This record gives sequence, structure tokens and C-alpha cells, in this order.
Amino acid sequence: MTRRIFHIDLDAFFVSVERVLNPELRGKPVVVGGHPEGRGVVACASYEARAFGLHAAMPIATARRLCPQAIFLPGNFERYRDYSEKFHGILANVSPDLEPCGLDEAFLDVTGFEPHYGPARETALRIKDRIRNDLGLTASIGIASGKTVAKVASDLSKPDGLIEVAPGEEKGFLSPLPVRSLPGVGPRMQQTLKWFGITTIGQLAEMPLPFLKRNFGVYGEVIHRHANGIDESPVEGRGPAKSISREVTLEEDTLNQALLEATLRLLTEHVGADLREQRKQAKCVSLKLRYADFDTITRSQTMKVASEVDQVLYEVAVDLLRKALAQRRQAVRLIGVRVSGLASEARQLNMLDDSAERLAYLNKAIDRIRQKYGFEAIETGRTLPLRGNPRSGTTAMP
Ligand code: TTP
Ligand code: MG
Repeated sequence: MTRRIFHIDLDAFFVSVERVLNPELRGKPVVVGGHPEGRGVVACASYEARAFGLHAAMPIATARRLCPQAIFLPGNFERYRDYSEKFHGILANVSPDLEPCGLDEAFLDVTGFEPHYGPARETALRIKDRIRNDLGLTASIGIASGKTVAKVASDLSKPDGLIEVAPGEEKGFLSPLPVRSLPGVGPRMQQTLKWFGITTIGQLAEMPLPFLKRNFGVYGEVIHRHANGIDESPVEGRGPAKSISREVTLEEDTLNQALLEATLRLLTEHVGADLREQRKQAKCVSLKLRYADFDTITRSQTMKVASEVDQVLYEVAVDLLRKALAQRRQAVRLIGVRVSGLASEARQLNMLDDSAERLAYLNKAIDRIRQKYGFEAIETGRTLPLRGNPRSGTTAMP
């Protein structure tokens, strides 16, 4: 049976919540984010503000220059989280096959619903009505046979839109769109593709698989399938994950400590992003190394306090790595990191209170940008030795 997957994304989420609470903000250019004195970046710009070129992640100072008449608000994360939970609650009522991603987005699998609930399009319209009536917000929905096309469709339909891509039309739908519309194609990949003369998803879909693998590593294969409208990945509920891990086989066996540390840092950032996505903290960090002779070791450390902060998890992981390298001087073939002992996040996210809060907030801001522009959109200083190195692609451990 052809799957019917929804991608649902609220429009200008933070600003829309502010407008529910203060209707005078409607129809005006509004920006949430940064500090009143002009530091920081835009978290959310209303569509009226976007008409002046404002967008998420733009420095507030630039936003003020481009649109001085905009209303700038500091934002209230607790309030947004509250609306986010209600939003996910509405969707959970429709189908248990719900995969929330971020605060204002989710995938929903409604395959097989038609005989009972009518066409998928009508179910989507009912969801939009419910979100409007209960929360006062507008949502955009994409419907397709897989997650990637559904997401592209919802993005394209914004704001307050609905696009359904009929089964068999996935490839044709994607074909004329620019490569950056494909989730995971960040600015750097876009630039590389442009250099090869590839600007549309249709052109990308026609590129031979070995070419994409050579240039983008393991990720080239994923991009190839997605560009061709193929995405069979299931809609995965949060589930009670027991551990989260990432590992990568290096292109060449190596003893280069700087490279191993940078790789570990990137893997840890992926794991940290997953933890925060699931609103979990981990008590235990494990390092996995496979040597050139395929001998594999794991080393673990339990922390005094559970954490979801990249920097904290990395300090533990890199300590384990340094000890392991000091004990055995043999080239490494595979490196991985796993966190376990997961518990629900205890700490409330207060904006910018002290340094721990600041790090936690910074991590969440980075997650948002990466979700929007691809993981490669942001490089933290410690992963810089990996620059331009395709071995930075990571795979989830089974
Ligand atoms: P998005 O869904 O990416 O953006 P949006 O809802 O503001 O606008 P639209 O979907 O209509 O294009 O992000 C959801 C919220 O996440 C957004 O309102 C604010 C927050 N966010 C940040 O804090 N920083 C960021 O860099 C991004 C992209 C989003
Ligand atoms: Mg949104």
C-alpha cells in the first residue's frame, strides 16, 4: 500500500504565539529573538518582516537596519514549549505514528486511514482547522508517500498551505525545485553542486551514484535517493530509547589525534542533538574504537550529573579517547560514541541565566539552524580539522 505521510509545520511559530497573546501584533513586521540592546540573532521573523529580507539566524543589528519599523520581542521559551506540547497533542490524537521534530514540526503516518476518515487531504484540512481553533495558529501541511517529499511540499506551501503530491509524482514534483529545497542540502553542498553545474533537484537526481558518493561520502547515497523522490524511512515515534550513538568508519586507518578528536567532537554533537530532540539527558558516555586489525574496544565513564550539553559529553568522551590512545598505539579504523542511562531532561530552559543555561540554549539554537540548513551549516571550532573531509559523514549505530 502506498504510504500517506504528512509533514506539518507551524507558520512563523514564535511570532504567531506572540500574536495570539497580543493581537495588535497582527499584520505587522515582528521579530522574536536577541537582546533589546541589539545583540544576538533573529529566532523568528513574521512574514511581513521577511518581505524586508529578514530571516532566522540574521544578526539583530542587521535586522534593525533592514526593517527599523519592526517590533522586536525578547521571546518566552516556556510559552512556546507549552504551545508546542499542545500542537503535538492534537497530532497524537489523529495517529499514534507521530514523529515530532523540533518544537513546531512533526511527521504523521496516516496510511490506511481513507476508508474510515476520508481522503488524506480532508484529514489534513481537519488538522489545520483544529490547530486554528484550539491554538489560534496556522500550520502548513505536505502530503506524500515519504517524509522527504512531504517536508518539501509543506515548505513550498507556506504559509497556511496544503500540498498533496500524488503517488508516482514525487520525482516530477521535486525536479524543477532548487537543490537547497531538499532537506539536508546546506549552503556548502549547494555551492559544490553549483560548481558541477547542478542547480535543480532534477539535475541532482540524474547524477550517477558513484559521483555523489565520491563527493559527499555516505551522505551522497541518501541524497541520490531523496532527489529521486524515494524515502522509505519510517515515521518513528520517540519511543523509550535506551541509548543514542553515532559511529563512523574512517576513510583511512589513522593515529592522527587531532583528526580523531575532531571526529569524536562531531559525533558527540550529533548525539547531543538527538538527546535534546528527545528532551533527554545522559548519565553515561561510552567510546568505541576499532583498530586496524579489527580488534574493537569500548570504554565508559559515568558522570556525576546527567547532561545533554555537547561540550560536557565531549569532555568525557575525549578523555576516554586520550587514555585509550595512550594505552595502545595502533591506527584506528572506526570511532564511535554512545550515551546511555537516559532520563528526561530535569532542568527548565530559562533563557540565558547562567553559563550552563547559556550553553544549553546555545545548543538548542544550533539544533534549530541545523534542522533548517543542514548539519554542516554550523561548524564548531573543534570540528574544524575535518573541514572539506568527507569522512565527517556519520552513520547511526545499529
Ligand atoms: P521554523 O519552523 O524553521 O520557522 P518558523 O516557524 O518561524 O517559520 P516557517 O516555518 O513559517 O518558515 O522554526 C520554528 C521556530 O524555531 C521559530 O519560530 C523560532 C525557532 N528557531 C530559532 O530559534 N532559531 C532558528 O534559527 C530557527 C530556524 C528557528
Ligand atoms: Mg515553522
